[in-house]
Formats: sequence, C-alpha cells, structure tokens
Amino acid sequence: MVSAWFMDSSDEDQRLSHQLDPPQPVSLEDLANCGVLYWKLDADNFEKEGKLAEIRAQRGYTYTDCITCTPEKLPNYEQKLKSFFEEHLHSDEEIRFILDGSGYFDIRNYDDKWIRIQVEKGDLIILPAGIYHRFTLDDKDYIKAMRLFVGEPVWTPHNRPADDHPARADYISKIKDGR
Ligand code: KMT
Ligand code: NI
Repeated sequence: MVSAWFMDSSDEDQRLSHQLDPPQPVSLEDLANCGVLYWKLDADNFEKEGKLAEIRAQRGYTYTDCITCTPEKLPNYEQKLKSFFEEHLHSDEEIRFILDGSGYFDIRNYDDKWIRIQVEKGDLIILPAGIYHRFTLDDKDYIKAMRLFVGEPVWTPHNRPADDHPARADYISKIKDGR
C-alpha cells in the first residue's frame, strides 16, 4: 500500500523521509480528496495482469515511455533532478508507473501543506492537472518509471507561482466541489 505523510519543514537533504515527530500519516482517501489516484500493479507481469491496459483504455493513455533516473541513463541528470524538485504544475495529469526503485512525490494539499507520497515498484500514481507538486529520489538514488500520457506528451513544468494557469483554476474548482 502506498505510504504518505505530512512533511516536516526542515531544510535537510530532500532525499530523507522528512516525517513529522510523531508521524502524521495521510490516507488514500485524503489523497483522493486532493485528486491524486493510486493503484498497485504487478510491475513484473503487468501485461499478463491486464490492469494497466484497462486503466489505459479507460483514461485514454495512448502514449508511454520509460525514464530511468541514474547519472548514466538520464541526460542532464543533475539539472533534471533539480527541476523535478522545483514546485510546479502541469496543464495535464502526471502519470507514473514505477517499474523499479523508489522515490517521493510531494503534493500540496488544499491547505497548502506538503504531503510526501512514497512510491515504489508496482505503484501507479496519477497527479491531477493543476496540482502543485515536485519529485525527488530517496536515499537509494534510483527509480525507473513508465510515463503515460493522452496523445502527444507535454512535460512542461510551470513553476510556482502559476496561479493564473487555466489548469490551476480548473483544479481549484474541482477540489472545492469535492470537499
Ligand atoms: C517527473 O516528471 O517528476 C518525473 O518524471 C520524475 C521521475 S519518474 C518517477
Ligand atoms: Ni511534474
């Protein structure tokens, strides 16, 4: 099961867990209230399992590719990791299926608090368009993920402040309706 928690506010290494003391866990339901969707799939047998194909068909995810975060496999490694960790939003969903390794997606909830979501092999996570978020590797320094998209991918991050972006207004209105 995916694990998520409210973050402490220390400036220490982003790759540490940043749990509060005592920890303040966040449930899947809380994540769903922020518009974040999650499934656990079989990363070694996802083709046979069929769940990914089902989700792709339902949600129209026609595009896939694979990203591996290591200095050897990811061009401009340092620069990319830095930009992943800048708080930003996108005009579309961010969809990642973790094939190997682990890391943290941080999202802002409706009170603008950081929630850290730990992802590992088999996790499929969908961040809604317009949510402020960022990504970091953990202390194991390795993740391999499938990226999915509806049609031609647009990876452009809009760094905060991006409150005038149409996806932001759309996101805020959906979240308000759902509360
Ligand atoms: C992103 O956009 O933040 C990434 O693709 C991070 C690596 S995949 C878990
Ligand atoms: Ni992003």
